[in-house]
Amino acid sequence: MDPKKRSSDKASQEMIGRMAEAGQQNAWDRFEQQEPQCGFGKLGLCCRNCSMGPCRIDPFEEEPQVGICGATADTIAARNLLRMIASGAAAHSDHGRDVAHTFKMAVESDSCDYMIKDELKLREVAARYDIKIEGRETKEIAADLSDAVMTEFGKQEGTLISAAVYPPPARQKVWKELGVTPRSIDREIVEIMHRTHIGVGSDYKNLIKQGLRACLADGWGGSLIATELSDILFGSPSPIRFGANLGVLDEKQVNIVVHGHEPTLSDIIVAVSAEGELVKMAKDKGAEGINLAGMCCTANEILMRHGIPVAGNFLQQELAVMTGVVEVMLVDVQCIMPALGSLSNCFHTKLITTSPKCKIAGAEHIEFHEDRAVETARQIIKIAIENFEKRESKVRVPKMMEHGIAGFTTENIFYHLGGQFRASYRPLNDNIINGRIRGAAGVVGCNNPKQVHDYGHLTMIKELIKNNILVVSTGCSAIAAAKEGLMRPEAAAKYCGKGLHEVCETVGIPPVLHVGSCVDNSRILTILANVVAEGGLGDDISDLPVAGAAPEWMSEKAVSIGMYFVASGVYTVIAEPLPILGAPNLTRYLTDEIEKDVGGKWAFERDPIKAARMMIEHIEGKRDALGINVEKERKLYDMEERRALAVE
Ligand code: SF4
Ligand code: MSK
Repeated sequence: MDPKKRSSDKASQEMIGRMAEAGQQNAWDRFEQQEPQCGFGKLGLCCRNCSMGPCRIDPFEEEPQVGICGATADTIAARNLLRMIASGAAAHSDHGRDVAHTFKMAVESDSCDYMIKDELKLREVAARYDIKIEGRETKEIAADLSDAVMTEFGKQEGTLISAAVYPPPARQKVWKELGVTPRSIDREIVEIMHRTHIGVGSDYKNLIKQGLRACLADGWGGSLIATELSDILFGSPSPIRFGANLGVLDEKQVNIVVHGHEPTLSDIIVAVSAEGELVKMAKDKGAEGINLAGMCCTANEILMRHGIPVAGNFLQQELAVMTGVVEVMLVDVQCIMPALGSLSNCFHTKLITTSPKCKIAGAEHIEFHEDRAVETARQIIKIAIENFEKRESKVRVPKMMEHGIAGFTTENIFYHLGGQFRASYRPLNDNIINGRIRGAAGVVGCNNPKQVHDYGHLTMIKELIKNNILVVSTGCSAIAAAKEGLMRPEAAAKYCGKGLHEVCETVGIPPVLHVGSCVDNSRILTILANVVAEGGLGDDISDLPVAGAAPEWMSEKAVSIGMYFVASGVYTVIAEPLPILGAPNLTRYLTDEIEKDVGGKWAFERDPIKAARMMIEHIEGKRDALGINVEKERKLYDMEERRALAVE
């Protein structure tokens, strides 16, 4: 297979070719071996929720049309979709819980390896949770916030505090009327598992309601908690330069790639890898130093805060090992291919798992405990240094890398869009209202060997910015954009339409703003809430000229993310359809009728240009509805009117 048909990224093409020469398998090869994939699975028509089954529904409307218990295609597909949401929401929220535990430890201990780095944000977040701030010590406030946040995961009464203080009031009203306001994070996930058990709910709309509630508990709950507490604990990001692609790996240095999602260990590794004693150890072994690089969302966490370079996104994890220069691939949780176990055994690379939740055959397990964070980090770095001399002489690192600016957040975005004297979202809203920026799009999510690697992200993003749509990005999509140079401020001149180019050039931002990891999609939610609060663009998120997309999604987390954007009022386009197409009523509901209930809806489109045009059409429709697409008549001012303008 021609590597160009697998990836649009040149560094990846080079390594895919090298894997083929060496007879090593990768995700693309295994995808081909899986074809043709099961049609029942694709359409959502297979159920194995009890041992009377597995049952499957005939998609051509022949017999059987119901499972043994009588479940229809709509019921089966809705239940399957809900279980995907439960898994995705659980992954994000359990990540949030782990950060909350580290935060609690930092608050309670005077001698632990973590401390509060952003006191201002601590106070802002605590105030949202109605915690008294004035006249209190940082530790006291933090202790109260820790308790409040922990309670959100398992409380039995009431609803989530964060879902009542972050979203616009009009949005909260929509949820209340529909009965989907999230109660507690764990409860909504557990209730999905209950409702999808044999013989509980079969009404697909009622099932989807619980899916909405669980994903809202993810986006406005677990993920938001992960983001807020990570900022407080590890420091809020600010714009920072970074390098991206396999070329960040350095043949002359000890290379450690951190991969997965959580910042707790990787943040400590960043600090410890700069220790003089360890650097000297590396030099004694013949290396020039210690080079830390990231992969997937662990990369996003440490590049947002420290500018640590990123070696690649999801489909590049095997390619990084294939370079032969990775001494240690250090993984935590999520998006880590089991295939890394056997692949790393063909090289000197040590694959090290660190979470009790994630052990992989073929990997060494060094369990990470927050109370021994620095000690564990030193142990792992020493393993990497020792491993340097075991490297084989035949290594190949593609030379390709790009630079970009990351580190945009809900809190700092307005400074960059408005200049330091305009600390509000007003300039952003004004530029949307005056039409220089037509609207905004969140382009997020994974890679998937069903699409040419990175092609969907890049083609869609370029089409959007060409049409003056500002793009915010997270996860593997953000990494794809960075590798293409779309996160350089200069990209505005090359790729943007006139209006967006003017704005980017005036304030010196790139047209694609990196806002973080997968849990940081919560930043996009809070940015939208801020835009609504600023005024002039409607009362609710569903009024805004915005859209969302995941052009190469693959994980169940992406389903939860997509659903919480839809539930928050955002039109969301994904490439690979949700596995529901065999269920006609459910498909019609999620791609059309649900808009009446929540203001957002799903769309499926594999062609990234067509998908981008669907988003643009939606954005222009919202502009029309807001009445901001009206061409203003040129007005000639007399002197008095000019003076009045100047006073304003
Ligand atoms: Fe079949 Fe119903 Fe059991 Fe599913 S729950 S496997 S449709 S009998
Ligand atoms: S890492 S969830 S492949 S974005 Fe967040 Fe990338 Fe998707 Fe994993």
